[in-house]
Amino acid sequence: MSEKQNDVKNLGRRHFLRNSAVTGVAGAGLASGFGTGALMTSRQAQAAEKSAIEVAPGDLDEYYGFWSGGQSGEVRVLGVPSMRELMRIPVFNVDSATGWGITNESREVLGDSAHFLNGDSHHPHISMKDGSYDGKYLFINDKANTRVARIRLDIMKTDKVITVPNVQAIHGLRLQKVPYTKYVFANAELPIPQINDGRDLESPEKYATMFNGIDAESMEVAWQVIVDGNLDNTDADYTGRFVASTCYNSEMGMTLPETMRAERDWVVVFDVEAIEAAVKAGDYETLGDSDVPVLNGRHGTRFTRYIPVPKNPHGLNTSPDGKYFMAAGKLSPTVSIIAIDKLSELFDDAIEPRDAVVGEPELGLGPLHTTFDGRGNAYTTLFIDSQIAKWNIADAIRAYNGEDVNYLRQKLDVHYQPGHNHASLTESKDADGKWLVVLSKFSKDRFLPVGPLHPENDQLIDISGEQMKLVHDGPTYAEPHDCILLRADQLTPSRIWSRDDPFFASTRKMAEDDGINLEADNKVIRDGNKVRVYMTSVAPQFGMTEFKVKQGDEVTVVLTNMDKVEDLTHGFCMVNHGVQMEISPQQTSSVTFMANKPGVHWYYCNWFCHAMHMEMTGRMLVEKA
Ligand code: RUQ
Ligand code: CUA
Ligand code: CA
Repeated sequence: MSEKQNDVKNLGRRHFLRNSAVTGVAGAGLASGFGTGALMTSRQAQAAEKSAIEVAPGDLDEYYGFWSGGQSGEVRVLGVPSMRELMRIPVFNVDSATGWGITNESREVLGDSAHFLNGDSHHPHISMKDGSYDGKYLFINDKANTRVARIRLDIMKTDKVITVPNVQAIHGLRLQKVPYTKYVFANAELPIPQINDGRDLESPEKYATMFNGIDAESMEVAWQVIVDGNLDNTDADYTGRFVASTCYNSEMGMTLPETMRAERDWVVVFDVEAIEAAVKAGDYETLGDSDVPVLNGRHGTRFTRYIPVPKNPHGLNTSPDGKYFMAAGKLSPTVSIIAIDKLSELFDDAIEPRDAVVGEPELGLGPLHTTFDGRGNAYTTLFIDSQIAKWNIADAIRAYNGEDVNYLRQKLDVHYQPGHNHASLTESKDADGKWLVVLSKFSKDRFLPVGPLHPENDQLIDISGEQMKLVHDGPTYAEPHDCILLRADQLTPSRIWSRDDPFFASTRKMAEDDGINLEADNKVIRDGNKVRVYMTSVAPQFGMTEFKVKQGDEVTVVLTNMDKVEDLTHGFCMVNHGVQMEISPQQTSSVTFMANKPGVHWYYCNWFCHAMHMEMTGRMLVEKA
């Protein structure tokens, strides 16, 4: 490590708070010292780096970042390079603020799994067209309850959640890049008996897991492919034909030592065209009560090839030039470079599986994930070494062919134990090599202590120059696994809701059936002991300040926010009923609860909307049964 990096590291650890007060002044004058060989003090280096990422109050970021929330089950939206958190999008979690998991609209999205209160989201990925992000959807997995969700990026709300049948624990997830995101590719990680109905409990040799293709538009599972071993991470190529997944458990071990027995496991390559052709020809089976086409993709079939790579591989990343799949070795210090243009020969059995490996650079201990700058360099996280290794792909291939070249460009200390890293636009052909986010799993001493549970540390690294520069420490709540960055101009989110948005189409249909005009009516509809209360809201008043029901009624409150003013969100909270939701401008939201306590129950607006926001209240009068 250079003296400068060392200085910056120590400074970051011990003196950051003390020095931040002077950096604003010092930064401007000293930035010119960079690259000229001028001797800088650590304080000056810190100042210059800080000013490079500063996004002044009121200024907007150049990039959107979408972070998985890990065990929190959500997705977070950050501005990059400021690393300011802009929004949280609840997905697999229940969210008190927005009412996600509480409102009827969100429960309809959650469907069969609405009763689950937890999720474990890992891999957020943005839909693509011709190898570029199209800004339409973001997809993310839930390992905890075997689900895949889709977020509409115009409204930044989850609009589909499905549970994948026949498998357990969706982990790796990536999207078809070319010609467009027709499929979401999802790896189920943990093998189970097929069928999992109590048979074969103690016969692990009969367990299997599957690679899943989900139709990105209908969000139905299009097909499943049974594999040997298990499946970890995955990525797709730029032709639309091949997808590759890492398998760390070729041993089919049921315990940790068993999964580490073999020196090599596999990268499993899937031929999507062959899979589609078989499904189209009806050449498949179904399992149990699922009607999803299931194909056999074990060794020796036309759907897969198994490429041996060392050892318990983890990350699988496609280079943005479309040439290589990179599999990070985890228990081996290497990354295996697989040439995508050799894969059709491999499927024709014209070459051996290992012939597709064209490089295997040694980088350091615990390589987990690789990202790219679009200039021929790769950046691999080294979990055990707590470093990022920057290396040159072409030189690594030369070295593998016996040339005496050094492919390593730089190693940078990160803090600490990095999992994923992600460079701006890296999963598309537009990789621009500006910023790299490294998601460090441990923060240890980097922040003020906050009890035994520590934040993660998402660090921002400037990769625009020859040398990587660490420019920001970002504490985050449990536990981002991965993130994705795209340019701000690649997204155009709505500012207010459109009144005919499909997100609340079912509620609108219910209102129509009740003869209600959502935009104007304030009315109570009784239907047996089901009561529907339709209300508008305009700051600072609900359209109805009291309504009467009977003890034992099931009450549905439907609120339409008639304000057209951007950012003027109302809320609805029925006191002592566990009910609360957001209603943003021009949105309709509804919630259903039991009125089982006679008496007066106040409701109030719980989003600050007006000087008279506190007064935005009403009463539910519940008559004794
Ligand atoms: S995995 S730390 Cu869930 Cu993305 Cu690699
Ligand atoms: Cu409406 Cu606060
Ligand atoms: Ca293994």
